[in-house]
Amino acid sequence: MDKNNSPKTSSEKNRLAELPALKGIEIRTDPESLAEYGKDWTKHFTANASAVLLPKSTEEVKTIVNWARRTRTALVPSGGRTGLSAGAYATQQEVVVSLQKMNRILELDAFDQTLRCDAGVVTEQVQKYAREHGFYYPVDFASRGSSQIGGNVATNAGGIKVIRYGLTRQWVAGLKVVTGRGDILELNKSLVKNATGYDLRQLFIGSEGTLGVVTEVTVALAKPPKEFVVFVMGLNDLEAVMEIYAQFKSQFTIFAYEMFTDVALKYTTAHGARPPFSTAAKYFVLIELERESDEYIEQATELFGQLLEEGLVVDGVISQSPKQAAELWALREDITEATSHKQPYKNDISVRVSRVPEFLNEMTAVLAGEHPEFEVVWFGHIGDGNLHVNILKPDNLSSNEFVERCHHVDEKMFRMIEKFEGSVSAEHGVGLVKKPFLHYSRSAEEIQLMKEIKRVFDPDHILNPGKMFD
Ligand code: 2HG
Ligand code: ZN
Repeated sequence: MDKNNSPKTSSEKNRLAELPALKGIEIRTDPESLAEYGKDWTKHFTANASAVLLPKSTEEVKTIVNWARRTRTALVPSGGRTGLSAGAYATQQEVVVSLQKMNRILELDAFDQTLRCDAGVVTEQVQKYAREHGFYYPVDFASRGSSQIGGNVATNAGGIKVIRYGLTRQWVAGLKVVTGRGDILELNKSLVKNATGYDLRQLFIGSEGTLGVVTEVTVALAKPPKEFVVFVMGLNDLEAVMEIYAQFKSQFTIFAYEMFTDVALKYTTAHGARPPFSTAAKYFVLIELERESDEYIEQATELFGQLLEEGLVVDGVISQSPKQAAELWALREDITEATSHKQPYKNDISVRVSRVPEFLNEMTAVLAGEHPEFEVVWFGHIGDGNLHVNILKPDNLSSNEFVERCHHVDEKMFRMIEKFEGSVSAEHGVGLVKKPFLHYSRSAEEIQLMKEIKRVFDPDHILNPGKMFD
């Protein structure tokens, strides 16, 4: 992008003043709104938005985009702002376009098994609505209560049930978007089969607001699963983590296979979660199965007993009710919140599932050798090779010093990722956080093509400029 061509973002006040007066679009410029809407859940960045717009319809979004093109104003599309890669941060005086007021569930089609809603509907609302109507929306993660469906699409959200149901990408049946050219596109229109050329819908999924603003989403719905049963087991080595996974998945349909360490447990229990058992262990795995029948769960319990006898598992617990299952899930899902006060520096990487132990062992050795001052919390969706690495900030380091040292870790880690042919972002996205490291996972040719694709959809470079790549 030619620097002289960049949207000017600083002296927009008069142009902003013109916009709502013309179209009645809500605009906020008070310091609280700028601070709140200018950021997401990522730490160590500073919000610097110039205004927040809250459209109520796709037409209003189109008006905003056309205005931004005319006035060369940078826009940051914004959902529930639960992202962890600073993809929804406005750090350069951009104008935030919040989809929050577009929050209606529009239609549930029981025959086609689809639900159509505005992009600003909260994930949990979609899940609840589907349940109330005898269906199931299976994309799920800890921030379900705040994240919005449009943001899930923009980041191709993954979460805890990917091994069973896949990513958001698999569940988007149709999309309405406003491109950076101001065009309204209706993509795929809920068709199951559609062999008519490039699937632009898929291009928008995971595009992090750089190609268009998603305004309406139609998701496919699944049949609701029966009650979930959760196993939490303690183990002392990583090889056991993989062995247990192999054994369970050869006999059962696993809905989730999650891992966390003793350090993570220390924080979640301090935060109020009940320890699963009193035996100490270095690693914990959480397996979720569906109660297909009582015999099915008995078989799984037998396998668990066998693993205990063999010494692969040091201790474990099986939920006896949905309430207990939820309590066990809290041990894993509360990690982010329980460590938040330590201002963690986060990484979210993936390698092929079979290579997780090798990667984790190598990286742990690097961290212990070079940064013994860091307390590191490892956890994640181990069943899909996705590890979350949270380095907690030592109290005696300033935010800047801490981030600088973490960048040193990043270089090491991403070189290792490159060697393992993994990804520098498994599910949190690129945003600002992974932008400098994108080349470790994507070739120069791929990045160039992505830039050219952006130019087609956003010729004036107004949509989330500076995110993903420059
Ligand atoms: C999770 O799996 C989220 O809980 C957040 O992706 C991960 O806080 C993190 O690093
Ligand atoms: Zn995650």
